[in-house]
Amino acid sequence: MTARNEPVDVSRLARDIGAGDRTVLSRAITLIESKRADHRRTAAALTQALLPATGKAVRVGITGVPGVGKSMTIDTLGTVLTKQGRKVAVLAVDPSSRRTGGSILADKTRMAQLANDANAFIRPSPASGTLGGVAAKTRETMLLCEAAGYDVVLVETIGVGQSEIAVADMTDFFLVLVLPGAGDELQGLKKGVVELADMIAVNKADGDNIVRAKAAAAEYRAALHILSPRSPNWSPPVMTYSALTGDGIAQLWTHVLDHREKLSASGELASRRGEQQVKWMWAMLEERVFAPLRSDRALKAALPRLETEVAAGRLAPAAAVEEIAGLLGR
Ligand SMILES: Nc1nc2c(ncn2[C@@H]2O[C@H](COP(=O)(O)OP(=O)(O)O)[C@@H](O)[C@H]2O)c(=O)[nH]1
Ligand SMILES: [Mg+2]
Repeated sequence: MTARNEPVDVSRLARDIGAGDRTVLSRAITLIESKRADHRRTAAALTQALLPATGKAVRVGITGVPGVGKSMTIDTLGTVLTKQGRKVAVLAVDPSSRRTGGSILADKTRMAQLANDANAFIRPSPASGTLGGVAAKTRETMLLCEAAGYDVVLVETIGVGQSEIAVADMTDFFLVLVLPGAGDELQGLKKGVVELADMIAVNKADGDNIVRAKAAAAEYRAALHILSPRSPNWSPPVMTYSALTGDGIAQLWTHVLDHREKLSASGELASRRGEQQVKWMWAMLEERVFAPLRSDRALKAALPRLETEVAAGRLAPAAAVEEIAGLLGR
């Protein structure tokens, strides 16, 4: 991977990643994120070579509105875990185009402890693109981190949008963080996201907020009762904690481990992961098949007109598809 066109020795790369070399890990992730066809083939060979070394981590997805405290929670929780001897990888999914070098830096400063922790590895979201593309790269990165010996992977959703579902689809435990002061917040949470939650945790339960946090927890508990649970083996708990003081962080992790134990015992964890793998395959295939469509010049030029015509009812959707297929020569 040194010279631009030098072929990559995949088995050597796999071995160096397995040995826990962080520089090699970073470079391998860059390879995974590359759009070059030869890099993509190497990346596929690499993930295949590493497959037996993957899958052992506790994978936790963390979501919630901007400002709820996702990054601080990761910093506090991650530090507790590295102190226990765990190796923690922190990844993010951010399909928005607003993201700049500045916000990546901001993320690292929000995780001040972990950023300087030898047993933690923080990798910002891959550069913006389609959600499918960004999520695919993050999943591959997760596998690389697992092969490098990280036994906890925390994935933060950054953008507001559909990234929650993508993150729930790549993790074992989906943690939804909310703010004290229910009512309004309850309205703001998308029902689909609550349905995916393996736990709802009310953050910032510190100082004057403790009472309001407890009230919020009670409301969420009531709300969860009327939803059908995601798993027959788990009822999502609702708890309060503070990422700032660390109160409740240990309890939070106990729930994650408890969930893991119950779902492992019932076989649900294995089947959930199996289903996820097949979903990844299809998502990557879709990405691959659609990429040339998106970059086709003739098609790009014709699409606005076709969409307008279809929307106005002047062109039948089927006729538009025929024209598009003709443009693409298939
Ligand atoms: N009081 C209090 N403030 C917190 C807590 N967790 C995060 N914050 C603050 O909330 C703001 C947003 O936190 P951040 O982790 O960046 O949120 P994110 O956007 O969800 O990643 C920051 O100013 C934090 O200092 C907490 O437990 N208690
Ligand atoms: Mg953040």
